[in-house]
Amino acid sequence: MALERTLSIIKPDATRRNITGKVNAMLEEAGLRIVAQRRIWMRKHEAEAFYAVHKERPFFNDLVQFMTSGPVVVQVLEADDAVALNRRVMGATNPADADEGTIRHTFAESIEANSVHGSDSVENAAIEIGYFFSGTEIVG
Ligand code: IDP
Ligand code: MG
Repeated sequence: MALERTLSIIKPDATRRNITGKVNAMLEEAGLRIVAQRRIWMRKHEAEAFYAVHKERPFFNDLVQFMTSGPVVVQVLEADDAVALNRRVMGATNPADADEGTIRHTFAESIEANSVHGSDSVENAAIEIGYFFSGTEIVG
């Protein structure tokens, strides 16, 4: 196991319900360390670029609209095996399929408004972290 970093986003459905602290508590209890964090309101072109891999998917426009519908909290999480660990803590994309005790099972409203984003590979984590943070903003 290697010390890794992954990008996490607390999505607008969670900021709207004022549960960013509850989400952070679940991340921290799982052993993920928040080594950078910033609250932002993404512009349309920023969300489109972030989700560019999904641009051919039928839900792309709705997803961009949702992700720009309110503030989000972008964060860098650090732990051994952080990418896979965060995916386990998040739970399945569709909260109906998410295991009990996961963030999405606990908090998600729908398959779209599912409270958190997490990088899906170490390679994508590096790209996604670089999209939002410079090296000096990450304090391990
Ligand atoms: P992930 O967030 O679990 O990695 P992805 O397949 O990468 O899931 O999808 C990115 C985001 O797009 C999801 O978190 C969710 O917000 C949204 N999404 C995924 N599938 C659907 C869908 O079938 N309908 C509506 N939104 C979806
Ligand atoms: Mg994904």
